[in-house]
Amino acid sequence: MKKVVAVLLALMMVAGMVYAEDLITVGYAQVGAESDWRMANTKSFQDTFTPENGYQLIFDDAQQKQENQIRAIRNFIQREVDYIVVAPVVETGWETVLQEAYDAGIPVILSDRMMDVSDELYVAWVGGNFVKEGETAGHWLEDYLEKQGRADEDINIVTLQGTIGASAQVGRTEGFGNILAQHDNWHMLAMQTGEFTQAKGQEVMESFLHSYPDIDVVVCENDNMAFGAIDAIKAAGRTCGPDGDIIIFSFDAVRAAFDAMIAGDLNAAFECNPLHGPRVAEIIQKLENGESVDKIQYVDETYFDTTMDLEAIKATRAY
Ligand code: GZL
Repeated sequence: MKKVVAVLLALMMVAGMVYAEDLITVGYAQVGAESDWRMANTKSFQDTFTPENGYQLIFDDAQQKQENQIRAIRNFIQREVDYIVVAPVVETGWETVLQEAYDAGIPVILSDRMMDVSDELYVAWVGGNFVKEGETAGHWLEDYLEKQGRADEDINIVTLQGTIGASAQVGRTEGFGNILAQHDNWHMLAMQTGEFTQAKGQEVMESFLHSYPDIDVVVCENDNMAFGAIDAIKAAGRTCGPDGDIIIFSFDAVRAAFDAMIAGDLNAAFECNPLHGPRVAEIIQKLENGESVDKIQYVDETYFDTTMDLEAIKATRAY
């Protein structure tokens, strides 16, 4: 009996070794775990890159530090992974380490945010169109103010920016700025980073409320900073949302943003789809088959506000 068990164990080990060698290894350098959006983005990769789907995922959480991501990429190179996926915390400072991956013959795919590097150093990029998100929010505010009869009123605005230098921050600030520039009666009183986190968002909003007693609109470059801003506004004895005296909207449109809109605290949320896992897997499969892939691949995005049936929409959403 003991011999049978030993043989069975040996066969399982060999199978395991063969099985492991058949898997496509993917090194994934994730930004961190700073927001609900980021958690949904990570889950999308973890649900996609499984052994059952033919992958071994090596995941690294950089805690929003570029030096940790660079260290992770170098570790992936040493481990000779088949593909490297990076969600770069900021756009600059990647040329050297991506050249090392290129020299090692390991394809790099960018997810979520962009890098400012030579084109040949990455195979493809999948993410949101951040400038378009910002412009869509600007057009939504135009329409909202028009409907309120405030199109010609002086409108005082503050912005909670994301991590400075991150593509989402750069694009959303630029996009909303493109619409702001078309309205002489819109005044941007201040913009400051809340690092995409709820705690920092609340802290910065507290300082904005202290400095500017007449804020009409708060632009939050992600949902989590909006949640912090809402807490700060309420703590200051002010009100926000469709029935409040401060208009507040955010980017991402995660589940908790729907809850905030349904509760009447948030006016609108501009979607930034985090489900990049399947899109990146599609790119890898094409590369495995020797097919070409598009360099830039935007995910589909829309927006939601309190004029919509948010409970019904929320029930259909994956994140
Ligand atoms: C957007 C992504 C941003 C989200 C934030 O693609 O880079 O980072 O908007 C996240 O919630 O922290």
